[in-house]
Amino acid sequence: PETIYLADYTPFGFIVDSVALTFDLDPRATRVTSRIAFRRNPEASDFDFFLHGEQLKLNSAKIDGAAVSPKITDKGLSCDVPDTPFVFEAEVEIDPTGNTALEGLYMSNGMYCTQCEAEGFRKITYYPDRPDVMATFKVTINGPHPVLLSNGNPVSSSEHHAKWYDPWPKPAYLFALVAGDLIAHPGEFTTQSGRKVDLNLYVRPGDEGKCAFGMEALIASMKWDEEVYGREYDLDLFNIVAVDDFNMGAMENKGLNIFNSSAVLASPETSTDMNFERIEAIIAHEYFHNWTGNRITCRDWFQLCLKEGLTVYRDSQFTSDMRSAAVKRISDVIDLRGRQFAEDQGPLAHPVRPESFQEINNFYTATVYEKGAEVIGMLKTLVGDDAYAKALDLYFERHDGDAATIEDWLKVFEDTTGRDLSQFKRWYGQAGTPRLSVEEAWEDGTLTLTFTQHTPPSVATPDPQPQVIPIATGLIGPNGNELAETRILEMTEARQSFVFEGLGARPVASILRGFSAPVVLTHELSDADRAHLLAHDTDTFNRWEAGRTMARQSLLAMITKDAAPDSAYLDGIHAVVCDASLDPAYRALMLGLPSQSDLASALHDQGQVPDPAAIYRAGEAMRDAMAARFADKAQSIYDACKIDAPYDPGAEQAGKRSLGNAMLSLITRRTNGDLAQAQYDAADNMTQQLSALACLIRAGDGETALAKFESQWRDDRLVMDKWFGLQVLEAKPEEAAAVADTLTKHSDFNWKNPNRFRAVFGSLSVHHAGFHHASGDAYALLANWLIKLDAVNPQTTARMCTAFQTWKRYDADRQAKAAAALDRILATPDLSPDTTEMLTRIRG
Ligand code: B3K
Ligand code: ZN
Repeated sequence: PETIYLADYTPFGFIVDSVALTFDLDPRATRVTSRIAFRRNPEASDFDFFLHGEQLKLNSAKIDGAAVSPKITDKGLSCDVPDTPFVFEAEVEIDPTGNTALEGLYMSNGMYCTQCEAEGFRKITYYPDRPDVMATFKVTINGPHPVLLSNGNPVSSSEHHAKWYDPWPKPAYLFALVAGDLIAHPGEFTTQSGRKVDLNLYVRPGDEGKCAFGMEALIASMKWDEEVYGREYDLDLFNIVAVDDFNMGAMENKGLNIFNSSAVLASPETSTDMNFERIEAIIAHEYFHNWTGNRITCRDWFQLCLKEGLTVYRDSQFTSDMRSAAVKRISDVIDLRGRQFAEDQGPLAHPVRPESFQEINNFYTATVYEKGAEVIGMLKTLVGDDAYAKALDLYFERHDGDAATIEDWLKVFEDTTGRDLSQFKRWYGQAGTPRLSVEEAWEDGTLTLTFTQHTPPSVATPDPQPQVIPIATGLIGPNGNELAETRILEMTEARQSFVFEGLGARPVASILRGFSAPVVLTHELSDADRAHLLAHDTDTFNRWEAGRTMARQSLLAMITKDAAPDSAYLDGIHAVVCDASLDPAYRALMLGLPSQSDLASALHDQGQVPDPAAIYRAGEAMRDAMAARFADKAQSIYDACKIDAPYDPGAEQAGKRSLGNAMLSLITRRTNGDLAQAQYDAADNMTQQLSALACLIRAGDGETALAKFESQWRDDRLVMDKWFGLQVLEAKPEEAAAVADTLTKHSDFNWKNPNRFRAVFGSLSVHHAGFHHASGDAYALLANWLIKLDAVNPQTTARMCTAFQTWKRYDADRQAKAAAALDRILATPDLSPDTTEMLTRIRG
């Protein structure tokens, strides 16, 4: 496969003035007729005419009405063209039914749908399929379907025909088409300037009852983007379509978002609180792309974080406003550490803006998305809220209609604040997570904090330079009082000191408040000082972090020194969790432990070889100790979390359920499954039903409930995904691979459906002790299935390969088994370029 470099960017030789497409739909032979107006690009120097095109059958091509015979390869088409403006026309034939890769135009349950980002449009027709070529699209669809949709506004429609026009120039990756027998759940929004927008959520018959929440979330997002960013919607219509077969969560096609049905369909009976929150966030995310991604798009795919980092940042602000900011921040950091830090620690490490790739679909990563969002959060912390708002206004004003770059993005901040952001830019160009450590010195009322930063070198960044790190710092006095306002220490050197003067008694420093930078912080504190922060820190993030650090230290001591669970930790969280004045959701988060995989990372960082079985045992022992420590209060907290009102997915009820279910799990651990069974039988919503089911399985009592669950939900594919996933997630480590294997033999294991495949194998790969079990069975099983899936769906296969990204952390025996699995996949004839790139990087 060919490697593409950021440094090689050149503009396309032509400008596209307009595109007209006609689709004559047929499941096996859809005809696509295109009429594209080109003229020379004055900014280009190379006028060779090349259009991308893959898996197309060209019936005819014309230039200015005269037939031509272009040169065709498996990558595209080239031919001689005039120096003056000209119209290129082509008729191609494609096979939506045969398209199992779910990229381009494909069929899902009898409906036609598309996925073009990043490079799927070239499987629809010949086109300059690159994001810096923007054009208006006119689309005609002919087909025997009641619903025929494309981007923009409807021009006309009659039975079996529809015409659409999208007045906003867009790159081809934002093109979309949907056709099928679909039901609309309608809604309406009036924009701040008084324009009425029709909204629709299109679903398959039978799913009408799962639309109301998504529609509310869309309306809330439209309102929020007006209020907070001043961004108004720009078409008469906004459509969302739910599709069952989809490689990712959702896609922001202009005016026609397409969603994985798991990311939009919701009802209390079938969706958990977490599902509701995720759906709200994804709807917001895709909607926010209308400005950050669509109106302002990316010059090339290296700039992906320009739209993704910013849009993730915006959706996290939205969730913080809709729910609890403290809870959202903690959840985001848990996720960042679990996925992005792991990526940065292994062979897949890459900068937020990568400098080369083979298959761009492999770079829709936690680094580009989540670290990309963290970088924007740091920028906002450094310049302040007002300057951030001004810079964003300038960004929208200056770059509306552009295909922009990270340089453009940083320039608006430089121009509005006068700052030099050249050092800050390293956050975009360097891979790796900085390690930040701090030493304290105390003398005569002066506290000096000396920080050292160091980023481990990686293949992507062999020689990392110091980065700008905003370190939000507070001081907590001996009585638990806050001594000064939080200060943002702006660290720019490899080693740098900051001084706090005029203090009375020595305070405890609360460092990296709100997780103000995506770094690994080492702050040696006495047990008493750490416990002091857990009891008193006014920063909700750092208060939680104090507990998390105590938990991590205790677990590591249990793993490596056979220590007993730390009673100071148990007492500390007991006090916080029993404090009824705190938000139940926050109390529930306090009960969480670092993941087994995070513990493996921490051990690896210390130069040790993690033993997954020992890590698992320590976690179990810690949970037993927690169950014992909370024996006095668990039942009363559980009872206090009962809700006497109809189900509502909002933060308040969800928080209570999450605390109640954390208690249920501790109670079940010490007693038996009776309380869980009672909750299961009484449940009228999926959160309560599924939590109870998980407790029953852990108590060894799950069989009857699992069978009941299956017969109740057999016909609901999204709920059945949970049924498949939970059994793997809750399996004993030595049984996880066998449980997954058995589930693949179930008649409903439709492995070509990405959601179902991920339900089983995504769960297996996050089951740390199960996936890395000494037998190597899980490695071998996953390898078998990845080989099978690659022939059908390379994108989902390549993504699932990340399960192996940490394989070199483990002992020689496990490494040999993982290497054998990887080599077996790599040796598969005709392995896709997607999977080849991923595995070559992982194998190292
Ligand atoms: N932009 C899409 C992701 C496309 C992934 C292509 N492999 C969804 C999103 O980030 O909003
Ligand atoms: Zn996005």
